Amino acid sequence: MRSIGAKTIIVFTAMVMACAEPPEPPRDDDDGTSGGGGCVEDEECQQVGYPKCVMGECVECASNSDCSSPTSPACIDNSCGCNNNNQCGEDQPYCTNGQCAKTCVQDDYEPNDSSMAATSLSLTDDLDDLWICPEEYDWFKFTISTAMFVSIITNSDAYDGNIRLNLYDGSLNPVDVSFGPTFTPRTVRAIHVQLPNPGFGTGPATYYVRVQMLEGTGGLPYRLALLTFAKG
Ligand SMILES: [Ca+2]
Repeated sequence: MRSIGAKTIIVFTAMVMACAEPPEPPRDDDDGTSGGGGCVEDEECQQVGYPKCVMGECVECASNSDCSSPTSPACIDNSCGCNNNNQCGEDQPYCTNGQCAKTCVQDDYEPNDSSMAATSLSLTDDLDDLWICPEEYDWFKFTISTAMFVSIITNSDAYDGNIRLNLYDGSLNPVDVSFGPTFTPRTVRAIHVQLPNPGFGTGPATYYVRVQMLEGTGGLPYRLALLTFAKG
């Protein structure tokens, strides 16, 4: 008999509470399992939480219509959950760790909502675990000590929304801004610039990158990569 996980126990408990009567107990199949392998039809899947027969195995879902929880509305690899914000409803608009959630994710670099709190980047950084939330900016900074070609790039993604990058110098004067069409799914955003030698005796020059959510109803995961090489 397959083991019953914590999730199954929660579902089971919720069903008992909702229905005020216990669900039908798991039925032993001919081979002695209860809803395990070897099924042909859904009716053979009696174990709570695994009602669908797919490829001979009782699983949680075969399609989205089998997933009724607002936190797990989509059928992904025969389990209910989510893998993008578009699947989540108004009340829990953010797909976070496979579940629709109310709040946007605070990534490991928060709080970096201002230039004063900017996260320092090396000239080869490639951060792929970032989140931008509505109504906030994410700030990063890097320093150069010689003239450089610099590219700052975010990923494209099948999420509902877009991101804008702004580049500022050490005095927060605008240097460049990312551009590109705005549509869903979002496109790769990038800034490609040549930054001048800071000059003899002035020390390294600091630049700031500001990330902003342009459109979309939920928070967006994103990646920020810095590609640099000295300009001869
Ligand atoms: Ca963030």
